[in-house]
Amino acid sequence: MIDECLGPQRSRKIQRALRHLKVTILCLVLTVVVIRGTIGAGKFGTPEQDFNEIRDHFNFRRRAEPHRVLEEVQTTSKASEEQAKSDANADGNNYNAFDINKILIDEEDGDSKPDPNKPYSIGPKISDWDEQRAKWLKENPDYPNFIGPNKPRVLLVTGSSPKPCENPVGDHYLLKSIKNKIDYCRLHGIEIFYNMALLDAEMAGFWAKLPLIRKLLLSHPEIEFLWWMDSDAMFTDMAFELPWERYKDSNLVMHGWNEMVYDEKNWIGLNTGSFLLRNGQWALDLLDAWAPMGPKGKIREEAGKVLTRELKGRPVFEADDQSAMVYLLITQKDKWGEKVYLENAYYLHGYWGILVDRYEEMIENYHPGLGDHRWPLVTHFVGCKPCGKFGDYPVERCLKQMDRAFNFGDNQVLQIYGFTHKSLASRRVKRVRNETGNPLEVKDELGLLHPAFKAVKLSSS
Ligand SMILES: [Mn+2]
Repeated sequence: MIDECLGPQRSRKIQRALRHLKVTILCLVLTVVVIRGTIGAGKFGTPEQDFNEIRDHFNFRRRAEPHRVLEEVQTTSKASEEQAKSDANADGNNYNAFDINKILIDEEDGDSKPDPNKPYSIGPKISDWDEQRAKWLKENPDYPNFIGPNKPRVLLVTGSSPKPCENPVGDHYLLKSIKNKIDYCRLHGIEIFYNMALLDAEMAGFWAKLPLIRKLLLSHPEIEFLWWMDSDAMFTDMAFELPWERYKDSNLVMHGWNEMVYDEKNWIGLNTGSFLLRNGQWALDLLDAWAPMGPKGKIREEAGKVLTRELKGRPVFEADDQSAMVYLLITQKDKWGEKVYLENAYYLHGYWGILVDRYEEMIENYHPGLGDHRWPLVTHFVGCKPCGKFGDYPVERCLKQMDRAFNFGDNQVLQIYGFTHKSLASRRVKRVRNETGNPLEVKDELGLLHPAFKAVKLSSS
């Protein structure tokens, strides 16, 4: 075959060259085998591991040389003691090798176990909160509950466990999630509170927000609306301002549908991952009515059975705050229904599964500020548990899509400063505007630099 193509003479030359190459390769292989036998990573090392181990081996010898000389000269026990100490120190500086459980101390609960015969109470009964609050607001005119016409003072509340996540990347995603919320709140003149303390041991897990919300409402009478948001939800529309005037007669705003809640009794007819609660007696009464299924242990487990039996589509598990809210609304509609606004004109909460694959299409066709299916205000990663060990969806899809949601929202922050992510998948950014000598003349496309909804009007007094 080679003969036919090249002629006999050239073919012989090539064959000779190939023989030489074979010998050379054989020598090379032998050399590698010998080197690996002495200092290599052993049988199963990857090339990278081999390289690292070989490098470490040489580094170690260089570093270790003086010590060895020292030991040989004065073979006293003191020298080897020193050596041991310095080894321990070197290892003690290694964050990777440190076991965090060494310093995580959880004191045994000093409080005695709650009396199982006493019904759970979320706090001392208060029945004149509206009067107390009105008096306080009158006496403290520097802390008005409305900071503009139709602009209530809002406190966004979110949080996560006091413990580190159960996997190494979980905390990184919590950090991204809080950065995202800080950005939205700063742009919209909303105050923010991040909770990491379990205020009531009885109400651990998804119920922990109830005692927290109550404490914050009572401590901050100047807050008109408290906005609860889960740590697994992110803002994806930084330009959308809530339609506050729409809620002037409502005390609780959740994403949901009246038919799904009141007619179907569906446990996902509303979502409690992102909701607004107006400060007032009504809110305290609601929390009292909402809390009784929360105490962990027998109460929560038994209540879970009731909820699964009574609500449509609910899997078998202990009572959760969302199901309890649906149950409360269907069993006591007359009492609460009138002041509950189930919003679905925009995504106060948006289920990630139906949104994240459409981000490119949204960028293509629409713009921030719409808040709805065209550009969702919130993307909520229901069922992804980046801070836990197991979630309901594949880890890769969850983390990848959380990055995309973060970048989708972050692009609207970055454009203020003339940058954007290279792609929704990329941490890296690129410039989209040239630097200028007149920075104050630059206006950002979305008007988020000095938005009207953030402007503060000082009274003339
Ligand atoms: Mn959630």
